[in-house]
This record gives sequence, structure tokens and C-alpha cells, in this order.
Amino acid sequence: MQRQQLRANRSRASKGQDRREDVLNIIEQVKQNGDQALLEMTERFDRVKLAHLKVQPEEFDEAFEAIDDTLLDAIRSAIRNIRDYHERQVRQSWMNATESGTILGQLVRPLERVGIYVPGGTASYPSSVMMNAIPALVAGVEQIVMTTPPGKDGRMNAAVLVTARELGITEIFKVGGAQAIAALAYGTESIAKVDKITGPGNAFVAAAKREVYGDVDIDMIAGPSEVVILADETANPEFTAADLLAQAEHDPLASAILVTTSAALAEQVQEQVLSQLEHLNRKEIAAQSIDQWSAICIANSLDEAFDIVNELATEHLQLCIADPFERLGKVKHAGAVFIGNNSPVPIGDYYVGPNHVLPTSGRARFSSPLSVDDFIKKMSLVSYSRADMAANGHKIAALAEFEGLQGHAYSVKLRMANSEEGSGK
Ligand code: HSO
Ligand code: ZN
Repeated sequence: MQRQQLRANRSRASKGQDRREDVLNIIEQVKQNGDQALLEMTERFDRVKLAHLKVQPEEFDEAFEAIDDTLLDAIRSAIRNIRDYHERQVRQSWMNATESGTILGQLVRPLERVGIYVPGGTASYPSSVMMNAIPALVAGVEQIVMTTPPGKDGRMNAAVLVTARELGITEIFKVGGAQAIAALAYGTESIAKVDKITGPGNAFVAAAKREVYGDVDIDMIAGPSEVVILADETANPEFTAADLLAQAEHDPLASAILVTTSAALAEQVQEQVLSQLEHLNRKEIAAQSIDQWSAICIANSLDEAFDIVNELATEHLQLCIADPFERLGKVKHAGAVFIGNNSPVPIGDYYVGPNHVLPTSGRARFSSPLSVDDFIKKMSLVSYSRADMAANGHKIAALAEFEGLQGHAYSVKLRMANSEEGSGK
């Protein structure tokens, strides 16, 4: 595969996303008819007539009964690890006082109300609940509401409900698609408007998020999953192939790329991919991703391999090379970097701590994993001292006068006069 083709790889993110007309229509209906519109659309799109939009207390009990102890234990351990990791991201407010008595600072505040969208069907993942809710909880967000489309029997994925309950989220509504995004953004009788919407979704959800952005904040719009594995002759071909397929099985549009300095490894991985593919339950999906969006690149040197990796700015990067920590400085762009033989992407998808919501489609050039920072905002704080006003007021007034804003200049000059007379504080 040529470099140019690799670059074209990014364009797959925009495939099949032309839903604007339909979405605008849905948003309008939700704005006008609120809960009634949600119930009607759930009947039309999800084929279920609901008695309640909101998940009822007994549904949580049923969900706990439906899942086995091993899964519950795994959910609890994952929550603990992810919480520990995100707690390290918390920013403190700060204030700094100078000798002349001026105090400057930055106040950190959590968002008040956040909406998390959880997709339905086979992509209704408890891990998505953890990855979106935990940074919000750690940031101190007090109100978290979740929406997810119900199954045809009117129920929700039991593990999703259990995970939400373990996190203390009980405000959950059975509504999906663009109508859920509209409800979160503008509010209905039963769903109060939020400040920010996060979480993955299909093309309708992504298009709706784009439309409501500005009225509320949104997280980044996720494209199909990607992995780039940079491997030398020390890498294990069987592991490498399994890791490529673990990404490919996500989506027919997923991309799994091996960049290697070893022609022998390339050959072995190719064979392994084809044989392991046969054993996957999502073989058809993975096969499409492998055929259309995946590649094995043989680089002439490790430096060239890193150039390719940086050009791809991939969501997940695995470094399966000798002395990876010594070469880490060469990695410029990736959503998350996994190092060594025991660090396949799924450990990060589920368990060890970092967030699995990562920049895709080359956006790792300029954006970061979902984090506590996405659920806070900052306010500036200024308390200027009389001494500093007396010393610097004329400079501020000069800037204001240059901009033709006499009112600005006057408000400063008044203080200067005040401080010269020595009255006031
Ligand atoms: N690899 C996906 C996250 C995920 N994997 C969820 C399994 N479940 C996007 O980074
Ligand atoms: Zn995954």
C-alpha cells in the first residue's frame, strides 16, 4: 500500500453520514411535542410501545438478577481502575497573590448536567457507560442522565443497567437516535435539558449531535475504530494478527494496519489473520474491514515506520518493538499508545484505566482522549490591588483610548484618581 492511499484512509470517517434533513425534522418534532414525540418515534423506529420512558426501579433489580457474578465482579473492578486513573486528571482551582496585593486565579467548576447516549442493539456496551460516566463523576458533575433505545421487548441491556446503577446513575430513559439527542439538548416534560452530550451512536445520532452543538456542548464525533501496530522482528505474529482482528471486528469500516520493518513478520501475520478470521463470530464484519480498510506496510527503517505511524495519527497505536520506551519520543500523534506484548487494545477498551473514547480519523493530531477536562469549565478570577491600579492604570487607559473606548478608559481613570487621593480600599 502506498502512503497516498494511507492518507485517503481518513476519508472513511465521513461515509454514510448524510442524514441532515431527517434529523432536522426529528429535532423539530421533539421541540414541539416533547415526550409524546419520543414515545411515537420509539414505536415507529424501535418497534416498541412503552408505558414509561423512564427506567423503573424494579428494572434495575431484574437486571442484577440477569447477569452472572463473574460479569458483575468484572464490572466492579473495571469501574475501580477507570476511576483511579481519571482521579489523577483532576485539576485544582488556583489563586496567586503578588507582593503588590493583586490576586489572580482560575476557578474550576464541573458542568451541572450531562447526558450520556448509549447505543442500542449489539453495540449497547457497558464499557461505554463506564468510559463516558466516570470522567463526569470524577469531575463532580451532579446530574447525569442516560438515554438508550430499548430492545423490541421494551427492555434494556441488563449489563448496561447494572453498570449505570453501580455508578449511581438512575435517571435513564428508553429513547434512542436523533430524538434522544434532541430531548437531551432541548428538554421535554420528563427529560431536563443538559449542558453537554457525550457517547457514541449511529449516523443519525452523529448528525443530530452536529445540529445541536452550540445550544449544548458535545463530545467529539467518533469515526470507525482504528489500530496501527508498529512491529519489528521481535513481535509475536499470532498476537499481532489477533490484535488487528480485535479492531477489525468492530465495524466493516474499521481499520487495522500493521507497519513493520520485518518482511518475515509481515508474511506470518498475513497468514495468521486469514486463519484466525475463520474463528470469529463477527467474521463477516471483520473480513470487510480487513479487505477494504486494512493493510500491511513494510518500512525500510524504523524511522520510516514512525513517519507512517505519525502520518496516520491513529486512534490506537501498539508498539511491539525492541526498547519501546527509548523510542517513545518518536511518537507524535496517537489517541492511545499500548506498549509491549501484554498490552493489546482490549485491556484499554475495558479495564486498566485510560478512557476508550479516543480521537479517530486522524484527529489525534489535535485532540485527546475523553477525560475529566471534558466535564469541567474554568472561570478566571481577578482582584486588582490599589497599588497596581495606581502604577498601571495609565497603561490600561492608553489601550482603551487607542481602541476608541472612552467608557473603558474612564472606569479605570476613576480608580486611579481614587487611589491617588488615598481614599477607599
Ligand atoms: N475499541 C472501541 C471501544 C470498545 N471496544 C468498546 C470494545 N467495546 C473504541 O475505541
Ligand atoms: Zn474495541
